Amino acid sequence: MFDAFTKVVAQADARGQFISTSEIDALAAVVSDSNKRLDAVSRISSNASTIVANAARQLFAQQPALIAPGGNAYTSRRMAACLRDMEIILRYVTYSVFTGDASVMEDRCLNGLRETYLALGTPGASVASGVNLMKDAALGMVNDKSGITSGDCASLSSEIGVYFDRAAASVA
Ligand code: PEB
Repeated sequence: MFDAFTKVVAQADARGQFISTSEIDALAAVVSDSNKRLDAVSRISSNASTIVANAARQLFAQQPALIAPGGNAYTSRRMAACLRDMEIILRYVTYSVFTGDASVMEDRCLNGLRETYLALGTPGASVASGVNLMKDAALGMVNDKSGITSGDCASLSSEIGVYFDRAAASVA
């Protein structure tokens, strides 16, 4: 498991080189934007159940076959598994935002997930749609200007978007 800093160290060590100026500049930006990062993690984490519930509701409205008899989220057992999976993925996205690195999500959540869904007969593309709906909701919350010092969150937002995209791409 890496964070933005240990990732740079691992890469520099693999090259047998000192940390470069451009790597230091990039990490300096991570430090100077750290309050934004923590606010983003805090907003997503404290609204996680809303994000999951709304995304699931939208997903089932778009793909009603999932909750019809025979569907992959039909029966409360499968519905519960589906909501749980979405929550797990969102939780790992928040870990990635927090550390500034996707490796914790890749290693502990996404690794083998496509194969798991294939074996279960769970449609990965539908899971990916659910992840994209969570992405929209989470970014809406991160970029909500109310009750927070105004600032430029473009780079952080695009980084957060990439973590959701990775999760979606790994199961689609
Ligand atoms: C991954 N999901 C399911 C299972 C596992 C995971 C291992 C099988 C065991 C179980 O049922 O609990 N577990 C999950 C995960 C990690 C993990 C991400 C990461 C660390 O440990 N059904 C749908 C939707 C989708 C869905 C498209 C968006 O119709 C999910 C939600 N996952 C779903 C369903 C099951 C499942 C299991 C329905 C149950 C499948 C079944 O038993 O038929």
